[in-house]
Amino acid sequence: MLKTPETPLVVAHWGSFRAEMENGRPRRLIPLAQDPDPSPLGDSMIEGLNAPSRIRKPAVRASFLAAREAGKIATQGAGRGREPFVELPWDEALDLAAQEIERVRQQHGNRAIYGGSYGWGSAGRFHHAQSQVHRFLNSIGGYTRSVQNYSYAAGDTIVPHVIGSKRGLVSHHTSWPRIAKTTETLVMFGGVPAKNAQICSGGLSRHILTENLERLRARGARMISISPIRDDTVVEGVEWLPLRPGTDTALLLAMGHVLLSEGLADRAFLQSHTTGAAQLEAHILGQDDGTPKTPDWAAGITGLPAERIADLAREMAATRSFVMMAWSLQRSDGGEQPYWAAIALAAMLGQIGLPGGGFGFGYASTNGIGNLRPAFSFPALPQLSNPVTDHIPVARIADALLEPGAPYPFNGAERHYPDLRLIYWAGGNPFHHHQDLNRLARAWQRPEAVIVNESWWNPLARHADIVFPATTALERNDIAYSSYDRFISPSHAVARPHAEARDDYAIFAGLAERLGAGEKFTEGRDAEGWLRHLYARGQRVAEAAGQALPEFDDFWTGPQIVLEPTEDSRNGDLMQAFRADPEGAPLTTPSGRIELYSRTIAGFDYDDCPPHPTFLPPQEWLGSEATAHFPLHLMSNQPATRLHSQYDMAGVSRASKVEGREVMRMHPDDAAARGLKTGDVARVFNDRGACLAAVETYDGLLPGVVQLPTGAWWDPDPAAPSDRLPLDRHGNPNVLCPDRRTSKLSQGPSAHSCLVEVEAFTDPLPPVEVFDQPRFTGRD
Ligand SMILES: Nc1nc2c(c(=O)[nH]1)N[C@H]1C(S)=C(S)[C@@H](COP(=O)(O)OP(=O)(O)OC[C@H]3O[C@@H](n4cnc5c(=O)[nH]c(N)nc54)[C@H](O)[C@@H]3O)O[C@H]1N2
Ligand SMILES: Nc1nc2c(c(=O)[nH]1)N[C@H]1C(S)=C(S)[C@@H](COP(=O)(O)OP(=O)(O)OC[C@H]3O[C@@H](n4cnc5c(=O)[nH]c(N)nc54)[C@H](O)[C@@H]3O)O[C@H]1N2
Ligand SMILES: [Mo]
Repeated sequence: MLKTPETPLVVAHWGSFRAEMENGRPRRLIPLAQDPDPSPLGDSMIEGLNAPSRIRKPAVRASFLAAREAGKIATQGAGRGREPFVELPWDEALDLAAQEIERVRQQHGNRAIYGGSYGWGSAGRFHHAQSQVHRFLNSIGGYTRSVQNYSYAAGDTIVPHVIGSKRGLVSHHTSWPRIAKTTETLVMFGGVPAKNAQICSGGLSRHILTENLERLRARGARMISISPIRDDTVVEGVEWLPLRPGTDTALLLAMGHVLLSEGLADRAFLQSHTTGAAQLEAHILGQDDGTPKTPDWAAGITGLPAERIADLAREMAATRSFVMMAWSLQRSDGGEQPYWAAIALAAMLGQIGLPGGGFGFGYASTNGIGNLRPAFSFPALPQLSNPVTDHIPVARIADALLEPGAPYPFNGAERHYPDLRLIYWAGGNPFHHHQDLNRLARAWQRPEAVIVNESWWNPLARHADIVFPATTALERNDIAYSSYDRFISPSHAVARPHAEARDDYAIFAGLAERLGAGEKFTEGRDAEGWLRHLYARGQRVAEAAGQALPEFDDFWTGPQIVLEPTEDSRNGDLMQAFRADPEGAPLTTPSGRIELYSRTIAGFDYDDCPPHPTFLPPQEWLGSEATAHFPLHLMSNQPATRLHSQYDMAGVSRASKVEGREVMRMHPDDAAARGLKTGDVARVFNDRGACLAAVETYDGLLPGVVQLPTGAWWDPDPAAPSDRLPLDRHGNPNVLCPDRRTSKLSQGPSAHSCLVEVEAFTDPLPPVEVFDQPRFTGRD
């Protein structure tokens, strides 16, 4: 048995903590002293342990259980999310789930099992729910998986077409310290929200954003934040340019127009390092469509003054400048375009590959982007191989469920949706992350079975047929490491599992055993055996990279290990080698160069993704006709008070609610025009749905923009008649956001292209019930 030391360590996606213990229970999570800018989210984890919404025992939806016990397999999915549950002993629940999986495998093949199970789960190399569920499903013959993510799907698809890899999107960025030392003009599209840099996938040891912004400021660098929200960037001296959401491509093209027409573009660089500059120039000058993309043209679209647009281009050309863009910009209609246009502007400026020049994406989207990197990758739980090759773009889950067999275009391919009969989800929450939740709830009725591992009765658990209670990160031992930071740490169990909760590993081992794959799944190891095994493998890769790690038992009781950064991550600039020698170190694009025009994409002939960067008016934006009914642009950006929907039921997030509702910020003029003030509860609505939210006025919003962060647990009013869209009583923006692809190229989500209207809510306030236990019943 692994012992927990007296001052245990806990690592989460929001930081590293020392647990202060009292009578064998954690009292506080204290950030490690090495972190100059810790996140307050730690303590929510303790309150979450025994939150009223914690799942106590395995549970099965009542009519699902009755049907299976009567030998019926009719779908009856309509009851999902509405019906009471029956609690079952573990063995019975595991038997039932195993039988269901076996039945679907036999009748429809493993392809009918959807194990895409997208989501963040918790930090830790072993108890990583995604790896666990994938390994389990692979051990029994595979599953239909998902590709891409909700974070940067459009970027993920377009960036490799333009530069041949994902460098500068998810890895190999010019580092923050390097930018802080060398950049003179930093232009931040979407700002650099400190709220988002609280987080890093896999865990983190130090928060680095604030110290680097402070260094830039102290050096006198110019910093410009281009965003509809002022406090996306909070550093003294930053200039805020509030632009209409979804219009950055127009701004970028107009800046290109200034560079090209005023002789400021680096034509030598365009000549030697890019292809397609002539086609892009023809478009920018309006030779193809009769509309020159001038600052005046962009001013009418973005709402920014033409003179400021022109000057910004000139300032960038005159100094060492960096184009920084948040991941958020591509989570919108035509989200590929601003990314392509940003690379194009950087190419015209000709500073790509120079110290502190060029471009990069997602710098504050997580703490890991622009962080110095470790020299090796610590092993994670192997997922085994998946014999099923089918997949869906992750954000097309509702389409796939609603239209099995339907064709869809995807990055040049013509594909068909699989016929999904069983969904297994562990470590993600589609009723948080997907857009148009009312549509998802309809689609969710289609499969024959939905099995979920969760720790709390959140909306996903409520929409399952079989629910297994999972332990939380505080209840199990793990090893933490992230390729975006430089540490290896034990994460100790500091509490006993709540009620009957079990580790995902134990749940899957129990299922694998019943399905004849026990040995394949466990390889004969228990959880401790796996930790020791992964660590031993980690020691070997570390040694190969020239770093000695202590023996496991010393590691387990010792301090967090801090790793040396690589020389390349310390002193490298994105595309340095390519800049120095475009022939000798070409990119992996078809031309070997930066593609400002892509023949590949031209060949796809997509109306919603032209072959060069183009401003495509979003389907919903402040310039569209729909503003006649829905005049406000909804920013459903990431929440400051939690990670997505995690720990919404506790601590910092719970304390931030007003009248129990999520808080939505509005410009004071927009609020006043609707008779609203701070503290009022309002109804936010469009054709897709409606939710309640508490109003807070804020003059740092572009008028016409409202901000309701994601993550409030969806709480549809059960009293709503079935032919009407239910009111979400809590404030989840995804009842409003469109479930629409960015384009045929990427099929990414477009959450940020969303118009709404807001009105005072004058009825008596309905209770928020999603933090309570669901209804239970006995067996029939
Ligand atoms: N409107 C709008 N929607 C968005 C976005 C947006 O900007 N606007 N952003 C999108 C983005 S970028 C993302 S990444 C997604 C995020 O969406 P998700 O990653 O799905 O959201 P989370 O709330 O992090 O979900 C993690 C779930 O895993 C559970 N969990 C944690 N640890 C464990 C574990 O060990 N075992 C098990 N079984 N479960 C565990 C948690 O309780 C939680 O329910 O949301 C997307 N949705
Ligand atoms: N606290 C916290 N941090 C998180 C997360 C969380 O849930 N909570 N989630 C993590 C995850 S999974 C991800 S992927 C990242 C996401 O990181 P991002 O995608 O960067 O996050 P967002 O908060 O959606 O957007 C950042 C800002 O972009 C601005 N913006 C939106 N649309 C536009 C536009 O069209 N033009 C311009 N110029 N600006 C625009 C908004 O003002 C918004 O505040 O965050 C990570 N960090
Ligand atoms: Mo994300």
